[in-house]
Amino acid sequence: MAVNTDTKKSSAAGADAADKQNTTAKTEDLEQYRSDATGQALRSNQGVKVSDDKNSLRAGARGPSLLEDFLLREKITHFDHERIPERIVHARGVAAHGYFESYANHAKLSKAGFLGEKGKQTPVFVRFSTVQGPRGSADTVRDVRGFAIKFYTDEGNFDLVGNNIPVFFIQDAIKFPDFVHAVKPEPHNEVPTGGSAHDTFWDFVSLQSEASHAVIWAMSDRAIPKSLRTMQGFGVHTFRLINDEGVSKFVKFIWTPKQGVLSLVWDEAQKLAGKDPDFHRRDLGNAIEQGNYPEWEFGVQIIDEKDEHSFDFDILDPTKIIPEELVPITPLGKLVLNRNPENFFAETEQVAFCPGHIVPGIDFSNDPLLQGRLFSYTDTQLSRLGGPNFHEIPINKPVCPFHNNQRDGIHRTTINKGQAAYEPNSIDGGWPKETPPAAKDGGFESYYERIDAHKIRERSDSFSDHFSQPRLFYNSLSEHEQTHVVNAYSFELGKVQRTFIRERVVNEILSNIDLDLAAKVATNLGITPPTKQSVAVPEIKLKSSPALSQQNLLPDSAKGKKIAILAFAGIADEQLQAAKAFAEKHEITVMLLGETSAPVNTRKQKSIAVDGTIKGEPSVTFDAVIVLDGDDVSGSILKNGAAVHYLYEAYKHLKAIVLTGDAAKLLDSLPLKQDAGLISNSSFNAVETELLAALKAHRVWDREAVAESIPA
Ligand code: HDD
Repeated sequence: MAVNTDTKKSSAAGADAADKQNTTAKTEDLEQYRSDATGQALRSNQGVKVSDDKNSLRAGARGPSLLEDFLLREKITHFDHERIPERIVHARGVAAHGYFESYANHAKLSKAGFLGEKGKQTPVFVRFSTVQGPRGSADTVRDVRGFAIKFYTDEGNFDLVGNNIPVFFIQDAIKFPDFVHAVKPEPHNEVPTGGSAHDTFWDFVSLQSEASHAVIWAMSDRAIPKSLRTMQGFGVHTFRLINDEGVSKFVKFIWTPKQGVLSLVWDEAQKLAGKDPDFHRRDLGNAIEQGNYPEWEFGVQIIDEKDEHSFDFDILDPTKIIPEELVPITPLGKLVLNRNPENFFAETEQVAFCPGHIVPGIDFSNDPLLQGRLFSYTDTQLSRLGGPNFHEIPINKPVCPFHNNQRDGIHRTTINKGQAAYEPNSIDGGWPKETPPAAKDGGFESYYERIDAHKIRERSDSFSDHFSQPRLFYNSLSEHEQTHVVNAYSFELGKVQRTFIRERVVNEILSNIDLDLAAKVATNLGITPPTKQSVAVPEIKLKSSPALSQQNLLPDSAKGKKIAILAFAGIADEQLQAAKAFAEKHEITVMLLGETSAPVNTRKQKSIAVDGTIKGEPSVTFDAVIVLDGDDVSGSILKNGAAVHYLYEAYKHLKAIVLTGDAAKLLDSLPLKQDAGLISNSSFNAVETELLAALKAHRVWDREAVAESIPA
């Protein structure tokens, strides 16, 4: 996928055409609502052709505007009402169309039709989001990411509204408004935007120790994903799958990306928030446009009903994972995103998810967080989308027919025929009629669960251990991942103004997770390190879960990576060709960056166009940087502060750097040390194997300590 400006244009046009061909039953359904103004007259909303859209009607060319100007009034009125309330959480998001494909007939597990046939494809619309920030906030903040999927199944819509971390901050929905008020920008000054490094967040989570597990995930690299394509997705709660014999199994839903689970480094994430606040949405859109369709494997962890109580945690507690070492993931199918939305507002903004949207073969568990969510989502759409008919908005409509006796309401578009809007009726022949439950195509039937209990406002004792799983998480991380967790707590708490909150986090939360972690953070904050836990933490059997470390979730290819080649006059023609061929072969995007946008003359005096400039395409948006042999290229770089900074920054962010021929001389004058990722040789061909390995490894972690001294 090597691109220069010209091929980029033509490949984008080609990809656009391919994009359009990626149709599903849902994208075809949306076609009837799409509006194309090409070749059309400009008209008012009432269909009147407009002769002048530049001037309002006035009393004389220099006189006041006239109230009778219906064209002016219509245009301004519509404009005045263009905005709708943003989502209270997950306001910043981006979405794509695609499909889910079942690997097999999973009827033994669930009677859900979309899982019932090998190769069966079901249209999906997937929205990714950050949680804390408003619609216009930056993509790369430290935050949990939403991962919400709408399956348009033949039996109705199924919404799996998950996150990229497998646990949540609270155990009971009644605490959700408190949690959100604590993490959102503070009420007196609406600061900070997009992050959790502030007093109210840490005040709440240090008083509410059930948050400890989700918080340590949020302080890990998972909360600064490299791309939305490189995150896992989790349904978080335990759900039920039910087969046609009525047998139910508990399940956890997990999405694992083919692209690997990759993150940014913290300094890079912060810089990206300024240099390219749209980094994640741009990346997703571009990947799809270029035909590099992101893919996830969809799997479930299955627990028999009889094993519900066989773990040292409660499977109804949303602050707990079920370690893969205890219950492995059974793959059920794959998710492919292959088409960008046509219009952001109509599709991405107006899509309305609700965990209560399920289909026959799926059911809820009694997780008290899930139970509360079932109410909240539809309720919020009433104010966000303005009334009870939001299911009629094209992106929200099922692809199967739907008829019932619900009527009217604001913005109703369905024109219901007939006189009888009630059930039972004899006037309209009794239609629409109920469908009894059945193995296939049946009516929905809730799982036949026996409940025999007192009505009580109490939390189960089985939810009371808040520390053994955060400890398991910390123990499962590689050394560099642990260091990042220490650094993240230290950074965030360093922003907390009240010392007693910092101390409470260290002494009453971190000490119970891991004393070494607590001591390191305490030292960074200038607090006396705690020497003992503040509560007794139960010993759990599993001490480490390798499946939790991103180090074990790397991709097996370099497909989709992005490389910058810094181009100066006199660049060696053969080496440039070799680098482009390498990129093409491994499906890597390469951009040639000049000092200016002007073409560059090669050593053989060929004038080549550049794809961008060193200042316009910052190193933080690339996975690797290459400086190829050229006539005194090392001298050109040393004279250009932006180019030197480019290399420093890529080095500091632990990226692969290739210096060939004359460029290798830079190692004599710059404080950069050769390592597994800083590769130099006489020719590009000689570095290919090492470069490929470095790209697959994602970062040169061994460089981290050395890179600390680099001023970038
Ligand atoms: Fe939520 C949006 C995920 C708990 C109430 N949530 C929302 C979105 C995601 C999640 C991905 C964005 C959907 C979209 O793209 O439109 N939420 C979760 C997860 C949770 C969770 C994984 C715990 C496991 N949420 C949760 C609770 C409540 C809510 C406990 C309330 C009791 N969530 C909402 C909401 C939102 C929402 C206020 C805002 C906009 C919307 O629903 O449509 O109703």
